[in-house]
Amino acid sequence: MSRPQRLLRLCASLHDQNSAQLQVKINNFLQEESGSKCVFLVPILAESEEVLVQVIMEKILPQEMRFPMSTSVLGMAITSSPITLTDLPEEKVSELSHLLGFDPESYLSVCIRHPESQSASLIVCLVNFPPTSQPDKLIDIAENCCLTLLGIILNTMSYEREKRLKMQCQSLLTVAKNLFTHLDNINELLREIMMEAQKLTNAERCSLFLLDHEHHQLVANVFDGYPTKGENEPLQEIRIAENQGIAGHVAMTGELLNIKDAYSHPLFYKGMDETTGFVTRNILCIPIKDEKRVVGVAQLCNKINGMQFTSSDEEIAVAFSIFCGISIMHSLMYKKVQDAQSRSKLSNELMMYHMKVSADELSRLAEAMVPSLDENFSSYYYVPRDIPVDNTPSIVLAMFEDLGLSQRWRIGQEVLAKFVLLVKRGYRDPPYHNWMHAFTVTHFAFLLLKNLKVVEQGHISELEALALIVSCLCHDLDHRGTTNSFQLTSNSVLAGLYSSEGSVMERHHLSQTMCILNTEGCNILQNLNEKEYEKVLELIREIILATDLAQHLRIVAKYCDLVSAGFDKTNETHRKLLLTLMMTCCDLSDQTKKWPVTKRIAVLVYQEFFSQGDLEKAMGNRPIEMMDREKACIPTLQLQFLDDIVLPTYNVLCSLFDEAKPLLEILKFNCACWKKALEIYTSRWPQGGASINILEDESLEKEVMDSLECDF
Ligand code: 7OP
Ligand code: ZN
Repeated sequence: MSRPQRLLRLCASLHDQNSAQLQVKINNFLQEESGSKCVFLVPILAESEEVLVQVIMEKILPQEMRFPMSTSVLGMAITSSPITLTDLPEEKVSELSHLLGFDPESYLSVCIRHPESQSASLIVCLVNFPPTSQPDKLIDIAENCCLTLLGIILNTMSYEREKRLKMQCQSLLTVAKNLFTHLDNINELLREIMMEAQKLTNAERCSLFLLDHEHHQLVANVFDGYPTKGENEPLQEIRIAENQGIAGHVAMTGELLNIKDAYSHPLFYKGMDETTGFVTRNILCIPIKDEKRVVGVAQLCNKINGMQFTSSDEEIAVAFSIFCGISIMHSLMYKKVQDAQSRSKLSNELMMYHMKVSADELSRLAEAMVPSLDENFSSYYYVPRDIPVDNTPSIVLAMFEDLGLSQRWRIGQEVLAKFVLLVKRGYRDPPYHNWMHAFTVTHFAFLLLKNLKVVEQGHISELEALALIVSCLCHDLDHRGTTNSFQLTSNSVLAGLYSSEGSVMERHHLSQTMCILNTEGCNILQNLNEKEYEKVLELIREIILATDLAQHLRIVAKYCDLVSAGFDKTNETHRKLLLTLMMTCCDLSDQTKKWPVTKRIAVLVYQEFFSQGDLEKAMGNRPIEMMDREKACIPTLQLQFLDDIVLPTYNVLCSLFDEAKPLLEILKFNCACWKKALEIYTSRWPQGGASINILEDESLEKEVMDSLECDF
């Protein structure tokens, strides 16, 4: 059989998908052809400028060896091929002997170049061939055979590499999944990181340090994947200076260290091995970074089944450390958020504690007889603002009683008393949005329930009536006398919490409502069954959020549809619309009181508006005209407010309920009063100014009243 035939037969046998086994077959072939005692192939890794030895003759090395292309004895063939023993200086000969494990008698090394790119791809080494063999023949065998086989060798190697990369990718994805499921517990996360790192690189041991930037220390809480202490004991930390030893060096430089022989490394600290009895052979130490700096160091010790950590270990460790950096950062952030939440809960508890109503005040309200209500109390003309503020809590109790809410929903007097007092306390004292506002709004809901008989006629359910009353009491809790848009422009804490959802203040009022209901002994809804409870909270939420007038303007169109379609008692949407309509009417109900009262309340509203305007000016912003005490013309603004918002709202109510008609009469009368006031005002002060004063000007008041006939 000729050599080409033998070569062809070899090619047919090279179906291995494993480059080491492939090399064994080729080495055997070359041995036969050249008569050499020892043959080995050295693939050239251009990217890392290394040469690779995996197999010598028939022996597959337990750990592949890499040598630098430029300085090693094997690499010499790349620059001048062929190389023989006589070309080698003495130290290169001993390097070769060391590699082979014996002193070579003859040596020939030939470089094979890629036929197209001409890049050096493979070195063929023949050792100890017969002294009689002709060098040219040997070179010819090596070159021709290996050039034929080059494609197969390179493809097999790249197939192996792809397979390895695919496995690495898969295991990294698994790691990523595991890491992101442990964000809530940093120690669990670190343990997971170390176990995975150990698995990925086949290391005997792994330790992990986090950098404490403040103290310039490296901190380890966990060793070998186990917490350093038992379950419930506080974790024992191990701290070392941030620049100490191998880990310290990596932390400082941010660069990976792959130490093949720990004991010969100047940074290695033998003390630890001496105390633990563990023998460190080699170390792979990798930095873990977030986007800016090193946050930790992972240290892997002793490659299992191998001499040292390979460059593919390094590669995978780097990729892995990126995941670690991200998840450690997320975990720390998560912890911070949780801490902030706990602090906020704590301060809320503290606040609730100090908001606690005095035992004295509570027992007086809880144990006293609930007063009976005035006979005028249910009249539209009643002015709840005239009730002394100290009497208001017991009047609220009386309203619950009168409406049958206490009985229907089994609300005990003690719980109700505590709830009402806490709600009252929950209001601040701005001129308008204070407890008296909440109280009068609630009173108007009482008026509507009584006079429109909406529950009796089935327009709304008893549960919905309860939701309305509770919402009225709570709808402006903790109002600060400033608007939603002020929260946004002043970048308030509330805006930070709620600006993305809109209706910033209303969301806060709702949140305060929930806080009070969740306070020990205050839950007036506690005796509702689960379904009712859920339902009533949903209703309260909708009603309170609907008190944002910006929302109201959006809903007005739907109210008109409601009127034209006719109210359908069985329609859930209709009933909800009616509830929010009633709520808005309650909120604006000051406008339906007789002229002197409505004027008195306008003073409060504008005091509040102008204070905000002053604040805005102090902040360097320009307030809207309505909030600017220099620019606002109150009669004009009130007429606009009545025309644009109040009258349309009450018009809808009156279209649905004839019994509400008297309200419209008062509103129209008040409009006339404001028109008259505006006339007199502009004739007396043509240049404008004095916005609040005119509401308190008695002569102007007399002139208004004299010019209009008032029936009420
Ligand atoms: N009377 C009032 C309010 C003037 C009972 C509020 C507004 C919107 C458009 C004016 C306007 C004001 C608003 C209630 C009552 C209370 C209405 C929400 C306001 N007379 N305002 N006013 N309102 O935003 F043209 F500030 F809470
Ligand atoms: Zn309100």
